[in-house]
Amino acid sequence: MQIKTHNTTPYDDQKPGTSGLRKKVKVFQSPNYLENFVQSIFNSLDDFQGKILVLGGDGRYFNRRAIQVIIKMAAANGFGELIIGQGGLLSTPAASNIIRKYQAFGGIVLSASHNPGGPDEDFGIKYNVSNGGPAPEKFTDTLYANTKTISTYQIAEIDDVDLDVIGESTVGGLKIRIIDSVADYAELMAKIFDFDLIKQSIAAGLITLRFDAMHAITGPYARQILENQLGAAPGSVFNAVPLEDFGGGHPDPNMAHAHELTEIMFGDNPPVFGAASDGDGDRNMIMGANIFVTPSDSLAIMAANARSIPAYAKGISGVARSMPTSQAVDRVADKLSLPCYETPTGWKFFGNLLDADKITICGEESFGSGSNHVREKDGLWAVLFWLNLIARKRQSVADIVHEHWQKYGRDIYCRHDYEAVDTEIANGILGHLRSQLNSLPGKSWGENVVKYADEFSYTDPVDNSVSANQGIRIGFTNGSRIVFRLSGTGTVGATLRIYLERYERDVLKHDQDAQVALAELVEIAEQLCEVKKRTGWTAPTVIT
Ligand code: VG1
Ligand code: CO
Repeated sequence: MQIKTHNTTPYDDQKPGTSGLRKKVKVFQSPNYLENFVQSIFNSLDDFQGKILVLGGDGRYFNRRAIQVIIKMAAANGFGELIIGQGGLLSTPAASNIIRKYQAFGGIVLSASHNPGGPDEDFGIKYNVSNGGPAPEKFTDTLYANTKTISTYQIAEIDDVDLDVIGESTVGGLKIRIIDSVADYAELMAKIFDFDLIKQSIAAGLITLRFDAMHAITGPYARQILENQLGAAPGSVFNAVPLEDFGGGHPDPNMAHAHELTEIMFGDNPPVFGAASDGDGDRNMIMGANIFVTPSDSLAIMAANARSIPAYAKGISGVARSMPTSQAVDRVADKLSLPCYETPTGWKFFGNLLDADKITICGEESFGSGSNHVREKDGLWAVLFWLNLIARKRQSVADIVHEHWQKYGRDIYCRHDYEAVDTEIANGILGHLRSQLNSLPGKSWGENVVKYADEFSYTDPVDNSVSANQGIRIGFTNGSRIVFRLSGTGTVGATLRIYLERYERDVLKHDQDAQVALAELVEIAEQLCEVKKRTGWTAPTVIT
């Protein structure tokens, strides 16, 4: 095997965001752009010679090309074995499982998640460590530093590998295994949930379902598990073939983008259960007949009912949520006397808590939830959790949700996104917010009295690392909250996210429309941040 060392010059924009490096495909196609980043990953690792690297992606445009480059660079850099999903496909949770199951050194996941795909859209790359989770900030900081000084990269002069045929081969000293993308994951799910019970409920007609794979990675996984193994009617899974451009859509499972599913669930004769997942399979949207379950509520309901699921029957050790996620799960933790952690946005912050068994279940408001079974959020896991729960309780989704609210109260929640705002304006908005923080406590708007106003900083309870500037929180004495932060996954301009929540104990008021119930907070948020005034826009680009 001939190894070549190429000279290169650094790019200054390869700083990983909330979940890896995400850029336009065209940027990744710039000379050596991908090579620089991959070599910088390898340069940030120690003692990987001869070890296993897992490789796979969400199948978007440029996935195959990138995988061939990474194979050749991994060979040149001295990895001993590559485990690659057939066709270069692995959902993010499946990749996490493969890393853990085969005790790999780490993995490279190619995905820009819910961002659109295609020659003019987005691509992404992320490194996961040996616990199967996204590399912690300490690693991504080193990686970024390395991208700024890189001068050479190494690549093996070998032929492209056939990604489509399952089997093993060796090139030079490197073993390459192409594996079934779905089998190991399906096996893991069958160990966690009561497949027999779900299957019986489906066969008896107690559960009917539709799953929108949004032309993305979960199609093959959902078909295998929901249709082939659990017996859902053929066609229950739709948009099931992964396409390089996701059919031109945003593979983002929310009511704005998964409108086909939303129409079915709010249409005539809806099925009992509806769900969708995102580009790389780590997000989920849960729906029932005529009801949408907010991800924050879904997390709380899963935590409250964990003992109904075989894998968690003995109880859970604790829960965690990202800071902007609603406080619904805190109420459950309180009642069950469980530890509850508040982390910055992004799955990498749950890794230490899961490894130390401080938590079993965790989630984010952004349609992500998961448990200690892998170290990524997991869309189909959440879907199966709900199916198992419905089968156990023999209740509709709406009944499960309403019963939960009766017991715990409802945290009415919603997020307003202003996407692709001019970066200077966005930074101005954050600066303006910061300048008010000290003077806000005590200030009131009607019944909303500011209790605290701060910028969230997190100290990891396991390794004591500190992550500062993780978003601005305004908390009110009545429990309401407004959170502001800038997205770390976008590729154009800046995206301002405004998270709004209000607690409602009164059962008679639980069926309010969130937009109506939160109107007052929306108005306060605008007074505080002036996003409409400063951009001239009249409304958010997406409301979820
Ligand atoms: C968003 C979400 C965050 C999530 C991240 C990655 O990040 O808000 O909760 O962990 O995406 O999810 P940001 O920085 O844009 O707000 V995925 O499914 O895109 O890997
Ligand atoms: Co995703």
